[in-house]
Amino acid sequence: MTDATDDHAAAGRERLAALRAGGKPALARALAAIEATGDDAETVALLDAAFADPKAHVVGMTGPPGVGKSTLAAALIGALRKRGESVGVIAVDPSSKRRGGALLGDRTRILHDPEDAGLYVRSMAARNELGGLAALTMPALVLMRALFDRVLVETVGVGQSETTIGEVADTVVFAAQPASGDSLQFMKAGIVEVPHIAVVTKADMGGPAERAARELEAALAMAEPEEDDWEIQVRLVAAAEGRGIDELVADLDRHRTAVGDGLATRRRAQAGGWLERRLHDLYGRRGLAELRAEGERLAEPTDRPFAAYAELSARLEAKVRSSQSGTRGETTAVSA
Ligand SMILES: Nc1nc2c(ncn2[C@@H]2O[C@H](COP(=O)(O)OP(=O)(O)OP(=O)(O)O)[C@@H](O)[C@H]2O)c(=O)[nH]1
Ligand SMILES: [Mg+2]
Repeated sequence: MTDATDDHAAAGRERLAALRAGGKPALARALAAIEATGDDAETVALLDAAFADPKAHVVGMTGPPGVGKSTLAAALIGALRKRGESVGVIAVDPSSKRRGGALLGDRTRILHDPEDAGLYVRSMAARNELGGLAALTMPALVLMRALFDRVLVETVGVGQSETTIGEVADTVVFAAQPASGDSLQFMKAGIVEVPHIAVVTKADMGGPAERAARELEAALAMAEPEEDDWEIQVRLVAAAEGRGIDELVADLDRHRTAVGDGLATRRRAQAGGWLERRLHDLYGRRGLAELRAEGERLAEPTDRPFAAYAELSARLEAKVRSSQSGTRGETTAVSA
C-alpha cells in the first residue's frame, strides 16, 4: 500500500467512527452527501471504510406492485426490533415522481416510535438521469450496512430494471400474492432472478394463498438455484396479522448462515459490478472501452470500489474535457 492509500483508509475509518457515534442526524448528512456528489474525497474515504467493515445482513425484498412488501417489511422490522436488532431500511421507489417509499415510511411511523434510534428508514428513487437502481442504492446500502444489524431493501420487481436486487442484497426474498398469475409470469419469463426465499403474502385469504404457494413451488423447482447447498422454501405469511413472520426471520438467519464466508466474496463481486455499471451509466460503452484499452479490469471483485470509481471517473472526465478543448482549438484554427 502507498502512503496515499494508507491516508485514505485512515481518514475513512475516522469518519466511519464519527458516523457510528453520530446517530441518525450524522447518517442523514452522510446520505445527503452521497446524493449530492458522492465522489468528494471525504465521502469516498468513508464509503470504502464502510465497505471494509460491514455489520448488517442485507435482505432484499422484491415482488410486483401491491403484493404486500411494505406490510411485510413493517412486520419484519417489528420482529427484528423486538429481538433487539437495529434495522436500516431503504425503500426504492420505481418512479422518481411518486413520493418515494412514503407508504413504508407511513407504516413504520404508525408501528414504531419515531424516537427509536435503532430504526432508520430512507426512500430513494429507483431511477434518475444518472442511472438505475444501483447507482445510489449501492453506496447508501454500504453505509447502512456498516451501522445496523440488518438492512432491508424494498424494490418493486417490475422486471425492466437493468439492475436487480440480487446485485446489492445478501439474501433475496421474492413476494407473490394469492390469485395473481402475474408474479408467476415474472418468474417463468426469467425476469425476476431466482430468490433465496419466496413468500406468498396475504395468507389470511386461505385457499387461494395455498394454491399460489404450490404454483410458486412448481415454478421455482424449474429454476436453477444459485447456491448448490440452499433449498428454496416457499413460506406463507399474513403480515397484516403477524403470521409466519418469526418463521421468515428464522429463514433469513438460516440463509445468512448457509452463505457464510461466501458473503464477503459475493459483496466484492457486487461492488465490481456496481463500479462497471456506474461508469457505463455515466460514460457509456466508449468510456468503458477506453479504460479497458488502458488495461483497467472492470467488473472484477474489488475491496475499494468507491476510490476506484472516483479515480476512473476523474480520468474519463479529463478525457472528455481535453477532447472538447481540442475540438474548440481546431475550430479556432479554421476560422482564423
Ligand atoms: N389481506 C391482506 N392484505 C394485505 C396483507 N399485507 C398487505 N395487504 C394489503 O395489500 C395492499 C398492498 O400492500 P403494500 O404492503 O403496500 O404492498 P407493496 O408491495 O409494498 O406495494 P408497492 O410498494 O406499491 O409495490 C394494501 O392494501 C395492504 O393492506 C395481508 O397480510 N393480508
Ligand atoms: Mg411498498
